[in-house]
Amino acid sequence: MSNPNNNGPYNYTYIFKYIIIGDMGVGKSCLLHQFTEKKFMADCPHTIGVEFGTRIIEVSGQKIKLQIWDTAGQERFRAVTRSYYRGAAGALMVYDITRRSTYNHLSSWLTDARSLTHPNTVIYLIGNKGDLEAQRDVSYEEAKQFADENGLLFLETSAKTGQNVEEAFLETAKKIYQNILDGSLDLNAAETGVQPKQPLPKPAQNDAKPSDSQCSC
Ligand SMILES: Nc1nc2c(ncn2[C@@H]2O[C@H](COP(=O)(O)OP(=O)(O)O)[C@@H](O)[C@H]2O)c(=O)[nH]1
Ligand SMILES: [Mg+2]
Repeated sequence: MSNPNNNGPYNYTYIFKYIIIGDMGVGKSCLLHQFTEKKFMADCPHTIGVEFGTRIIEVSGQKIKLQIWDTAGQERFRAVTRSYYRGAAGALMVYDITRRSTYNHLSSWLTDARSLTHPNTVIYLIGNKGDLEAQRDVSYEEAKQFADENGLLFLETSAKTGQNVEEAFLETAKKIYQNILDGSLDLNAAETGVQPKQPLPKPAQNDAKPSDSQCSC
């Protein structure tokens, strides 16, 4: 009762680490911003290094802190480092429904994600910019088939209108939580991306900085 950790923002059971991957310009930073701030950042400047945002959510009555890492810049060179992928419980793999090239690169993003994360990492495919229907270059059905063939969850979102943004982040957490409950995610294994409640770890890299209160683009 007197433990301050039982109250307010500290009252959560787990921390889940997420990463957001995908080509530059698909809307990764805007998705993160929409999820953490519930706002669309139309003119978000590009950022340097890796940043993260956090939000506490509830899954089956359990409060879970999501710690969401956003690449900035490196994706242009396909050189997102191993340390970025390490310990990710969830990976949001984003393409832009109006730019087919960003969809064509998915298999290589998926190869990286599969080879550099824990086997139980939940990978969620996100077709972003769903509000730009007139400029659509990749059909829902085609992407859904790719997702099904590769065992991925899939949604189309809009970081601009907020459509399906909550759902994508929350469904990823539900799936991770399900994996904990059914024992397929062993919390004693290394680098699962799930931690029991403890203070937020410091960023592992020199160029990483927290961005809770700032634009994280
Ligand atoms: N219309 C529309 N534009 C978006 C959406 N998400 C991002 N954008 C725009 O796409 C550009 C790239 O977004 P950004 O989040 O920086 O992409 P990132 O490089 O993947 O982080 C910016 O100009 C955003 O305003 C969306 O859902 N709809
Ligand atoms: Mg960005």
